[in-house]
Amino acid sequence: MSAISGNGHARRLTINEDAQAMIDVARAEGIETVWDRLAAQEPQCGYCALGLSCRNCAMGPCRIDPFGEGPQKGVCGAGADVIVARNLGRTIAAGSSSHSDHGRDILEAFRALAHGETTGYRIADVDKMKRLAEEVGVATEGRTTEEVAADLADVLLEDYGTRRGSLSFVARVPEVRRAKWDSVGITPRGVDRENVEMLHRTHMGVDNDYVNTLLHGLRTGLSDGWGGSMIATELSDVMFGTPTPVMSEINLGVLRTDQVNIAMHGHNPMLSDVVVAAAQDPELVELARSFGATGINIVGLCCTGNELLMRRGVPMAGNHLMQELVLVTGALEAMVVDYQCIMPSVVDVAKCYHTKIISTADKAKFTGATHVSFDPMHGAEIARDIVRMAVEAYPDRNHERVRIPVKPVRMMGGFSVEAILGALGGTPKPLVDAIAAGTIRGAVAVVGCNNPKLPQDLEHIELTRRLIENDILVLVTGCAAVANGKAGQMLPESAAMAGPGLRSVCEALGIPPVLHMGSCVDNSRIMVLAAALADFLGVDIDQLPLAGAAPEWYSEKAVAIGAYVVASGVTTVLGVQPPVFGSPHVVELLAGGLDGVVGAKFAVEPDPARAALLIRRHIEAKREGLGLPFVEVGADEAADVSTEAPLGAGSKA
Ligand code: SF4
Ligand code: MSK
Repeated sequence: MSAISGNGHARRLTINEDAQAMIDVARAEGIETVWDRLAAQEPQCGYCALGLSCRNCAMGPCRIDPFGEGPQKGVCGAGADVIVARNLGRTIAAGSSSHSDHGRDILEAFRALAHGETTGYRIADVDKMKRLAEEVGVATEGRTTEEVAADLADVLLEDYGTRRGSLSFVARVPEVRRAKWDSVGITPRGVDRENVEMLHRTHMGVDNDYVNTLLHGLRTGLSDGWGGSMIATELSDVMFGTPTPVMSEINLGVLRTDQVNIAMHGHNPMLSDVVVAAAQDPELVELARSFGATGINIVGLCCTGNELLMRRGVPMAGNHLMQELVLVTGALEAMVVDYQCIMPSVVDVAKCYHTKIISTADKAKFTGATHVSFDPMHGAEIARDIVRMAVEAYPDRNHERVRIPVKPVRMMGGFSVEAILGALGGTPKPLVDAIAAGTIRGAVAVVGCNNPKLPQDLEHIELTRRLIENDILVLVTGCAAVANGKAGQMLPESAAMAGPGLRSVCEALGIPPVLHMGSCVDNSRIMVLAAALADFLGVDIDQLPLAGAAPEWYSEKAVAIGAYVVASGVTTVLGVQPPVFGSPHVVELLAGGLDGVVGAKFAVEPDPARAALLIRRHIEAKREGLGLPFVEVGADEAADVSTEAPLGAGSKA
């Protein structure tokens, strides 16, 4: 039974009407959700929340008393600084490894494709593949596509090891930044190397200097951002197509009462892309019809949904905190999962309905789910088997329990770097000119997850709205993108929500003021765009009027992203406090000292209005540094900010 009670409780948990309706249904039917489990966990461990607990060895577990009355050292002698830094380092390594292993899976499939060993895949963007090959030194003249692809795959596979001095895509980084990285010893070498080295350093008795550990944390993050994630993004574009602007629909309203509904959840487009193709197989569509359905409806969830939306316009059911609620609609025949951000609880919720949970990655099994081992060598056949299983579940649907609470909202996605530059006429110059003139003040990447500790999507929406109202272009990925889509902020006509400068640019180009750049690995696209702008201007990335924000982050991957974004020179504001506050020294380094090392730092600001203010001040300071017209973002505005009116339409931060 639900642990949360009281009238209107759903409205305190999420700003979205579809989620509120489904939370109420779950509560009425005694179905436990993420919010119930969070309530049951409270109060959560204070030592862990501060980063002050360690279980890295069997002399422990140990904890440090933050009030100075209890133990100040672990059994080995590690104090607060070392323990907090080690914990953060391991978190970065876990996040970086997750993205990078995803990248390796794509890369191995790409290599198999190049050797003619897969079914259901093709090289969709041959031009991009050739550009990448030339970029990393693979000859393309007079060679077949497959020969070039095979060599490109081998070069990128080497990026996972240590055979060259630095990763291939580090060459994309402005020279001045690379020199900075070299001078502090954080240029990323092999992807695996940095992650393994972080695990080594954080073993008992290895790296016992918190500054040294955290610098390697930046390097580990960089191996993700300019390595594993970038490889995932680039090769996904090659295999599935480089996104171009596309219209789609979003929220639980994308489910169909009259069709077989299949939700694709996770991160890797390798599976979801072939499932989309299989859903159009005439034989399977006919099978669905024979059961009384009018067709097969594929919808996305989280980042695999973003991959499908960006390239195919596949409708999106929701972000992280919707994964249980989409099951509560009673309208899903199958939730097909690959890996990352998939709550084990979906198996339990699905048991209340006819829905099949189909796991597909051998490295990500779910007890109680149906496992279909996915192998790209037989991608097309396996995808058809999966779709067939979903179709065959349709007769078991209880139509009286189907509740689809809202109509879908329209949205536009598909803003790869190539698409953005294409819209600008093939060069960053119009964007640079607009920034220089002050028509656009700067750009902010608003990225990351949902976290049940915050009202779902409130921070994403409120922060983004305050930024675009003040002529700041917002780039979104992951669950932040889904939040903005649901709120109707990603339509060309939502340019009307922007300040006059940004509005005029968006209207001229026919684009929204909030640009969907993809899934969480696709934050690499934002790095590429930042590097292109810096190169165009002949400056370092940290001089640009840019910022990052992760208002509702929860995952280790988000910490890795934060590490590489800051190490790349982009100051980042977090909406959820990371577990580092047990060490004032670590906090001082992350929120202050790093600025002197990489020209960027972290801030934590849970109030989106204050976060917007902080970011605007930062952007205006960067403008001043570049000699561009700037405005003082006054202290008087601080008194004006409030989150009392959650969505604050029309209010200025
Ligand atoms: Fe305790 Fe040190 Fe072992 Fe950590 S590494 S559990 S602080 S003894
Ligand atoms: S899915 S990492 S909750 S963005 Fe990429 Fe969303 Fe965060 Fe997962």
